Amino acid sequence: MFMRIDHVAIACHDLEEKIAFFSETFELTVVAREVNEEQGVKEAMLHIADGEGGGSYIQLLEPLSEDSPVGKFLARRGEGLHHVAFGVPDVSEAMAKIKEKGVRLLDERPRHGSMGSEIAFLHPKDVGGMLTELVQAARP
Ligand code: CMX
Ligand code: CO
Repeated sequence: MFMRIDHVAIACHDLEEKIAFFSETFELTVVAREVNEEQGVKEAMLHIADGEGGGSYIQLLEPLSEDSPVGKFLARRGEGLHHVAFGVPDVSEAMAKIKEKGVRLLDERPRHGSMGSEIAFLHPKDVGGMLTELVQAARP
């Protein structure tokens, strides 16, 4: 079902500061910067590699408000790893299969993710304490 790790996402207070740190320290290129109102984030994607069905990235997330998912996470836990996202060939199909196994989906239908992708989240309590995202990358 999973083809690759699409991204690991890091929650931070200051997106520009973290973009500078990650791009300079690890020699990574910023390939996208977006505001996603629905997810309540300002974000950047730093490219690591290309893989089956899409690339792999570090995603840096700054919350748009304190009551957004990332805003609440920062208040509770501080900066750090927020979620891991796996690339799947078809997000709706993956959601249906995973739901059948009894894992709670946080989205009833796919939503818009970074760079034209379709995404859905799984409840962290059902996935070993890890907030998990499914990503169907946009077609090239
Ligand atoms: N990773 C692991 N566990 C997490 C977590 C995270 N990122 N966020 C919350 N939890 C845990 C909490 O610690 C809590 O556990 P305890 O009950 O043991 O304390 C439990 O999950 C419930 O937490 P909560 O504070 O009651 O719930 P929230 O209102 O903060 O919601 C969650 C948590 C995961 C349901 C919510 O953040 C969500 O719907 N996330 C999906 C959307 C999202 O994160 N969007 C931003 C990224 C967008 C993108 O990648 O493009
Ligand atoms: Co993500």
